Amino acid sequence: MDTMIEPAGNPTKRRRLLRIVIPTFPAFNIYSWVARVTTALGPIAVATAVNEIEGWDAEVIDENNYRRSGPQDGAGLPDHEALQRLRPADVVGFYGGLTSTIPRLYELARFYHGRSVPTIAGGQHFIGENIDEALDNGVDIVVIGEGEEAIKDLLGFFSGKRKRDEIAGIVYRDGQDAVRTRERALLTDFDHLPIPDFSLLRYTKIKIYPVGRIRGCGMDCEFCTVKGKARPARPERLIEQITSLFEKYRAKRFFIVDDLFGQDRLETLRFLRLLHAYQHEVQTRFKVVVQIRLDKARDAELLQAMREAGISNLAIGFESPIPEELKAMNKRLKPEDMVSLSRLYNRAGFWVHGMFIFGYPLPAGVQFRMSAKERIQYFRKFIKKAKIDTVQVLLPVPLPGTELTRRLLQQNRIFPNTAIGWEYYDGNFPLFVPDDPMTPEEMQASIIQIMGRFYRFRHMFTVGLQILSFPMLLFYLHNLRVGWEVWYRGWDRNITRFGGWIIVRKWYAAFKKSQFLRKLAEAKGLLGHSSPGR
Ligand code: B12
Repeated sequence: MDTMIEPAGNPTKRRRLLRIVIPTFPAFNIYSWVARVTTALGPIAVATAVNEIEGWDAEVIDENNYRRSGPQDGAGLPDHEALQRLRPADVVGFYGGLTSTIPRLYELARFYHGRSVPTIAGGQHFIGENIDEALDNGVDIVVIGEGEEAIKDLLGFFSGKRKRDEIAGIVYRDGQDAVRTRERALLTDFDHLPIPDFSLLRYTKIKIYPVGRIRGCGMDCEFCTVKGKARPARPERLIEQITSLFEKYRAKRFFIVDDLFGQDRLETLRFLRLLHAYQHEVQTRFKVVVQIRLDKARDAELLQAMREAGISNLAIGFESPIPEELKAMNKRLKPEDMVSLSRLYNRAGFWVHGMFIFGYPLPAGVQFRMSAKERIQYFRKFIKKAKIDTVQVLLPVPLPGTELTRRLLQQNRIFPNTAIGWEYYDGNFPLFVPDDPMTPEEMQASIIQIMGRFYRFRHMFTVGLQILSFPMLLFYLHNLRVGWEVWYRGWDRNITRFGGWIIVRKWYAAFKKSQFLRKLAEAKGLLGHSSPGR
């Protein structure tokens, strides 16, 4: 047995501490702003479960949302040496839900492991050979799947009360061998889980609280890691999360992280009515963001209930305006239907954030060729027609464990990790040889062009014009609320697009200084591909 994770005695009988760290994003990207005002729900849920274990406390450090009040190192990141001095952790856990943050996770795991603090990691990244990689990089125990129950068993092991090999759903090293224990069943009864406790976060300021009700997603998209039948909690559990946050922190902005809002339709409607009634009762108005599918736009009853409950912003995976690509992704929609559905949301007064993937690789044998230039035109026209308020156009990411990754690996198209590491798996970098006739460089330039055009500096001037148009509200004297909503939406869109311009520019400046293009050249050489794939 590895001596590092031998359960230690506790002679002083002091309470022990589990620290869970959410590792920082490797570089500034379009998500950096939002990550600074929110946090990851999974680690909070796991830390909250620790509240129920006798003798243990828990805290969460979110490196993406870490304020000046906390000790910092030279790079402005949390100073873990100082954190250990101030409040020594007995076990450190890591959130490995985003592959791009894995190099930082390993850096920290090695740091704590080197100081004889046992380390655990969980999250979507850990699948297949990535588990061995984690065990080679300072992680003592990898938790597969959901962590709320596993953490209780593991802390039982660290207290000397449980045997490690009897704990389901973990992998650890015994000598040279990796031991994988029996599989842990997926959670289905969410009533016995405590409400996530955000007070466990340290040195953090949250403006948008993540909450959730349904785990899993039955859509089976080829590129996505969230799979399996939807497993819902009762609507009351989500209401409890939202209302307790409002009552404790006056929280009014929420992100429902469920992959597909509106699954479990009748219970979703019940949730919306409960949420509406609560806001009416306490005389407040929430602003809620959800991820939803386009085809739900046909459900007029759902849309009305959503509006009444304060659901104002929708994140929608349009993915692509190109039919062949939609088919390859297992999306069951046609571009022309997508435009009309998107307009339905727009007409119902929702703010639509469109999420797109540029240059999705098609399966071998499909006869389709389109240049980057033509694709850009397709995207631009579609975004305009569909009346989308804000967009993100990213490159396909061959995420660990997905069908897409298996397919590209079989074709030997994914750039070797030795040249292009996990830190680039955030959707902003080309990670594989694209379909003929595109080059990786063109793919990347294309997303910058589409977003650069969408988010333009001129929106700042439009903001000025918008202020001048404020008296237009006079035309709406008969219904000031509608007038205000129309005016405000235009104002908000211009401000956001101007903000988007700053973000895209900042990202591009950072990119130009980075070593990526050199690494890309090296990766192409290693793969032995000089020309495009398929
Ligand atoms: C919210 C969210 C975000 C937020 C993140 C906010 C933040 N600060 O972290 C934002 C919008 C910024 C974001 C961005 C991106 N995201 Co995102 N996002 C999600 C989403 C929708 C919800 C996450 C969540 O809360 N889940 C619910 C909780 C309860 O589950 P969980 O996180 O898995 O946690 C459980 C277990 O994993 C485990 N666990 C987790 N941590 C730990 C730690 C320990 C110690 C233990 C024991 C257990 C454990 O226990 C938890 C409770 O059961 C997921 C999809 C999903 N449904 O999970 C995608 C997802 C996490 N995102 C994903 C991706 C790919 C991205 C992007 C690259 C964009 C893109 N191309 O799709 C960017 C990346 C940004 C970057 N810099 O790299 C992938 C990640 C896969 C991967 N291997 O990287 C997911 C899984 C979706 C997918 N397409 O497959 N995302």
